[in-house]
Amino acid sequence: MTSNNAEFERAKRVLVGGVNSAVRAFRAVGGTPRFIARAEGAYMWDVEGERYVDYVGSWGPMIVGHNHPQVLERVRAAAADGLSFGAPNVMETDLAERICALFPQVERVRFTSSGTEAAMSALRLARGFTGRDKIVKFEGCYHGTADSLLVKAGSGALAFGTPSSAGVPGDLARHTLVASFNDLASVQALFDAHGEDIACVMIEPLPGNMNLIKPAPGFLQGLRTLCTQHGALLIFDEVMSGFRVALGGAQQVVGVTPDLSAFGKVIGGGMPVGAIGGPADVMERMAPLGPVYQAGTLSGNPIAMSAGIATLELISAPGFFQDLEARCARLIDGLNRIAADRGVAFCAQHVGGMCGMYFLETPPDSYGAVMQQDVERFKRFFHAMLDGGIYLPPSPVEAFFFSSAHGDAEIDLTLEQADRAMRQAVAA
Ligand code: KE4
Repeated sequence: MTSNNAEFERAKRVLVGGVNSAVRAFRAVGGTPRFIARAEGAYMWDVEGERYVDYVGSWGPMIVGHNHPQVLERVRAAAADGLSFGAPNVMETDLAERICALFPQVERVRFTSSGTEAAMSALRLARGFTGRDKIVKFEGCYHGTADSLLVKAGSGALAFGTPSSAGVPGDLARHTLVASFNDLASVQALFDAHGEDIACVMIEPLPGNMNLIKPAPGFLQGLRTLCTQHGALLIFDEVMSGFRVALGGAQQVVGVTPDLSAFGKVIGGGMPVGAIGGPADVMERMAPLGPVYQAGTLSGNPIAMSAGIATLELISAPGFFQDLEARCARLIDGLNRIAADRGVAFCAQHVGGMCGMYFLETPPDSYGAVMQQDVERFKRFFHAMLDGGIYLPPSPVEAFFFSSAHGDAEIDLTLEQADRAMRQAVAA
């Protein structure tokens, strides 16, 4: 039998850092990444046969758990008809109809193969639609790896201390204006200085890439008002929050409607998918109808569409999100009770199946607050949980994810391990 260490050393000889996505390399927590051999329901097994209750869920997509029978069956059936055609397929229309039915302002959809492509294409569309170059993003928010968006970004960029990536030309980065999440005055100031040059404001309405942060009352509505006043497009990046915090995403939870939305993760059910959605008059500025070019060899791939359709069918079942919310609340309440009983400065919170935990007294409401976390305690907690068979995101600035496959047994096991891990986290 092989080992995670052996597989990591082997991988590093041919893959940069031994991984194909930076955040998987455990650089923020140290130690050896687990090489996953298989997954089922709420569980994953590594190459050493160790079992983990999984709270990464492939970073969000696995909201019905790994290898759900109905998803697997649809994928197998689609694969039997062919893997990719590079031509229209009715499943693309089927999934797009389902998204349009859930988001009233979404009249047209364009699928991509990743959330990065979705956010990048939405950005280009906003610039093409308005004829303006500048964009506003928020420190700590992450929208994938398009150049204009790797400025003060979140996720791995933040965790590894490179929130503004090397390799992005200054001539491009200068068009990216950065504001502070939950600080409407910081956005107002940018509009005061650059108002008519701003093409869009892009935001994670419920950030998960500087850990989970909840928008302050009125903040997102304030963005809506500013964008409307200045003719800029409001873009909600719901790649992570969409279909995860509610069937209608964060925009359903907060009651604010953007001009464009970026989606991904859940609507791919684990297969590579991203999507842009919005009103026809904006979306139809994209090729082949308009001058904003956009394309992708595997966009709308039939296997990915089938996994997304099956997942959407499952999460659209009556009571799915109420049940998910209630069971996730039991986990979160349990974690907070353990910290309170032990007198540890730790708290956790969730929205639907999207969760955050922090070695802080109270949930952070800003990038600055998140950065006050006791990272060393998180690292010790992470590894104690991993050793106990609980797989959390390997970073203190990532959200974690709960699925409908996490039942009472998984919650009880997690809380049992958390009580032990909390002691170890603070003992050092
Ligand atoms: P992808 O290109 O990784 O499919 O999506 C980029 C993206 C865009 N927008 C939001 C809000 C996102 O959360 C993401 C990707 N999320 C990270 C998790 N922090 C993916 C994990 C990874 O980078 O490996």
